[in-house]
Amino acid sequence: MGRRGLFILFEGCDRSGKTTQSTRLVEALNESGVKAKLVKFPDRSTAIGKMIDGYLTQKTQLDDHAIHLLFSANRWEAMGQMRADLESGTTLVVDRYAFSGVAFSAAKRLGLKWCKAPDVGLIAPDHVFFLDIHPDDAAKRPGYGEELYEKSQLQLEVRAKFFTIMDKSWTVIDALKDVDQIHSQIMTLTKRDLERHEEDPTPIGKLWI
Ligand code: Z5A
Repeated sequence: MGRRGLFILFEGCDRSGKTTQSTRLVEALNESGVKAKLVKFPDRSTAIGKMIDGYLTQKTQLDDHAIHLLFSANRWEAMGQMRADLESGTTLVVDRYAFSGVAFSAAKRLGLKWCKAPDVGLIAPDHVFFLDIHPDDAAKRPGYGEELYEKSQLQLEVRAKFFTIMDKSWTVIDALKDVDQIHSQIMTLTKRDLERHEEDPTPIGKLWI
């Protein structure tokens, strides 16, 4: 059997460039012969995702605990396909994941331990790129302020929470740099990850176990 794919994750505050960079990375990997696929959370196309979308676009209201559990359920419903893709050798580039779930809910004052619990056992990322931007700079980018969480004070608290939950598998990237410069930094690190995985493959990990 061939090597499994890698799980590369992008996290960061709003407008930090996650979608821009994850899309660029998938394109570049596929062009260089590495089979790669983009996955985005929340996945607003499912029944659960539609409930999340209604909440974020402020059409519906939900208790903070309930929305947290919906974000987690939205990841769990994707696990079968993600595992199948990784096992078949496809590298997954993921735009937001459980760390966003914890950072946003903890910033809303839910306990860290409670926030992590529903995501324990999800597939763990191999490398996390944290696109770091101050909310004042993010607010200058197009589209800021359209959804529920896009408020500077909350984003500041979310950023602080991200820094408390990151570990050595994370790389903090200065998201104020030029798009091409960031892409080339990420591509270099991803190629290094792929080479290491080729020489010394590791099994798919489980989150927070
Ligand atoms: N959320 C949660 O609470 N719990 C969870 O478990 C999960 C999520 C998974 C929606 O997420 C909300 O859900 C989010 C967290 C919460 N709330 N907030 N905030 P989402 O991922 O669907 O939406 P988003 O966070 O708002 O992402 P975004 O708007 O897609 O932003 P982005 O992907 O980080 O940025 P972008 O689209 O790539 O770029 C934004 C703009 O900046 C765009 O015009 C780009 O052209 C520009 N850009 C990008 N990079 C640069 C650089 N380097 N320089 C200059 N301009 C740039």
